[in-house]
Amino acid sequence: MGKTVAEKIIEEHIVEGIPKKGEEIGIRIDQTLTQDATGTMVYLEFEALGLDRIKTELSVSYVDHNLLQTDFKNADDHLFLQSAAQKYGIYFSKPGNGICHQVHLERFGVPGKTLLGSDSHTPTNGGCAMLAIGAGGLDVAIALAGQPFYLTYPRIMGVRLTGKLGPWVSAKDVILEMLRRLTVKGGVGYIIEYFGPGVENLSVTDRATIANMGAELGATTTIFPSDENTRLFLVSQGREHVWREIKTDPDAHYDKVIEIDLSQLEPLIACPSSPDNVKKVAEVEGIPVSQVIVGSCANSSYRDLMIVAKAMEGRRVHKKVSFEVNIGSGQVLENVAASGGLLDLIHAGTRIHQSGCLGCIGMGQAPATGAVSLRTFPRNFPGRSGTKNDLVYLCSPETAAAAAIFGKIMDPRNIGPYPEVKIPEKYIIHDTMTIPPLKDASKVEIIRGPNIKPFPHLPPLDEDVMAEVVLKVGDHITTDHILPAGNRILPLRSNIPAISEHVYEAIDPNFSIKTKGKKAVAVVGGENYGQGSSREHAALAPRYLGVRLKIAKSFARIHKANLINFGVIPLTFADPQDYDFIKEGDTVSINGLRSSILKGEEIIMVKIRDREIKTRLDVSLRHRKILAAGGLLNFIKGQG
Ligand code: MIC
Ligand code: SF4
Repeated sequence: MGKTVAEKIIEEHIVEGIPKKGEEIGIRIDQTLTQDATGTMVYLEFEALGLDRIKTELSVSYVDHNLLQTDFKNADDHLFLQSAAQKYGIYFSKPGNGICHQVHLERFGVPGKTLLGSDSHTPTNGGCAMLAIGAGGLDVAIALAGQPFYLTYPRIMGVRLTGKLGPWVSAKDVILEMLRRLTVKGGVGYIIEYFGPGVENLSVTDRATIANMGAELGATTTIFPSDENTRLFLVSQGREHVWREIKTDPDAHYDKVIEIDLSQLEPLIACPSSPDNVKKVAEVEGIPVSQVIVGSCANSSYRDLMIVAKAMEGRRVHKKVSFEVNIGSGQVLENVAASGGLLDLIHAGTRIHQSGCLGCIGMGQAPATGAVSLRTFPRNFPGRSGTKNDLVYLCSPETAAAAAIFGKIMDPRNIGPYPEVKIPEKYIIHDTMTIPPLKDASKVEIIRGPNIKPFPHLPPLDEDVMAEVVLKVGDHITTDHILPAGNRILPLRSNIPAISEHVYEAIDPNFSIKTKGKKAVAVVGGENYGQGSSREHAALAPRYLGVRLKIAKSFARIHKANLINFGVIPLTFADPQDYDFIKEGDTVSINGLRSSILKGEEIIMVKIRDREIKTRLDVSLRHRKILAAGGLLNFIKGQG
């Protein structure tokens, strides 16, 4: 039988297990990427593995999240990352060079290769036919050491595209349509692969926008074929030599198929405060807008910026709107400047910011109280912008431009004729802020300012566990709830004792205080627990506070993997109604937990008050050994 693009790449990279859906497999990782907010921990973990050089084909360390330098902390981290990159043989992308996914696509993406990134939007590079997967930092550290990445072989969802997008409708509307149909958990357990005649009407950067927000569907990754458009994109980046064709076979089988006719799509918008709260722009027209931001790893291509620049040409930003542009990479900034787009934006009254994540992760750009903010970003989880009860909408660059002009939400088709953006055959290449690895790093010293604290010791799992339920939460809890980001907390990412004080702060400001003096703590959750970011800190910092058990209705993929990596047992309710039985303050106890885990028992009985409830531990044999050891680092080092 024929194969899909994803199956072809997996089968070229499989080093352990059998290529069968639902089985655990180990794949070889060709490339890795890290960003600064997760990267400091990755390189501390790599250091703990005791290697002096990376074993991947290519690895890049980006600085794009923690750009505000309000004190020494972020600057300390930048120096640590730069020196660690030089020491271990890694490319270093300097602060201001751009967002990891965007820069990687431009300068390093290679069709058919595997990419593991310590950021949930790593699948962006699926736009150029990479098998690009977001993971926790420790998994990336292990990949840097040349070890395989383990995952359950996902099912493959084929999305058959036909037709061509109409004027003022763009790639963001395609992924918003997917979110409208499937919701934030509709992609869990799947690789999403786009195919069909409509694919050739999308450029690589359009595909990257769609692949990027596959993360919001909960998918393992998203992938497009490598075709003539991929070749042209690589030519424009001066990297044609890395192109090869990878197409799905005509008789390939998808586990599920969805059809989208691109010509039928309309401008869409995700309303507060979830990426799947999608409506037609026309349905919410007229809502006054205070802030509009174009940028992020979802919408930072040359096309995205130029369409906005052309829409603004000869116009003024509405007087009640702060219109802001965070151009996603130095290369796009330079090219938009060279073709005059930057001048149109400046002239219209745009606030131009440096290239990076910025407001997308609450590093500045927080909206005013009660103010509506339209953003071309991938996520609008509650409070993520830095403002409590925020009203953040997610939309395309076209819809953003319309709001900037009219001062209210408006279907962009009201702007006028759709401008044409000519994509350069060759971009001006901007590699000046990327530092290649050194051949001889023997003299490099890693710079460790006072913000860099060592990786904490985590003891192995005891035979019996008795834990107090300190917190019970509902469905769709995000990692932004578990461990917020933003300019106050992000600088503590390389200091676990300090960051742990902020665990669950947004839900219960006393959570960390309540854990004090307790040997073990449990947290109870609903469906899709831990969706969103890949930040392993959302597992490691609670573990540091004593969280040993999480019992939920279901878990999001990356968070579950992170829990296992740090020895937190992810149990699911066998009967979801038992969720109602557990209360905060209950003590849950499991006798013989360690033995049950090691024996491979899937059903774990948990004692609560006078009852025993049935839970499931759905993990591989390898995971079980990691859990018993108290975490992956202990397991690798043969401890516990
Ligand atoms: C995000 O978009 O939530 C982040 C910030 O990029 C995270 C990574 C992090 O928390 O450091 C992600 O997507 O993984
Ligand atoms: Fe950065 Fe936002 Fe993309 Fe995360 S989603 S990598 S914070 S731009």
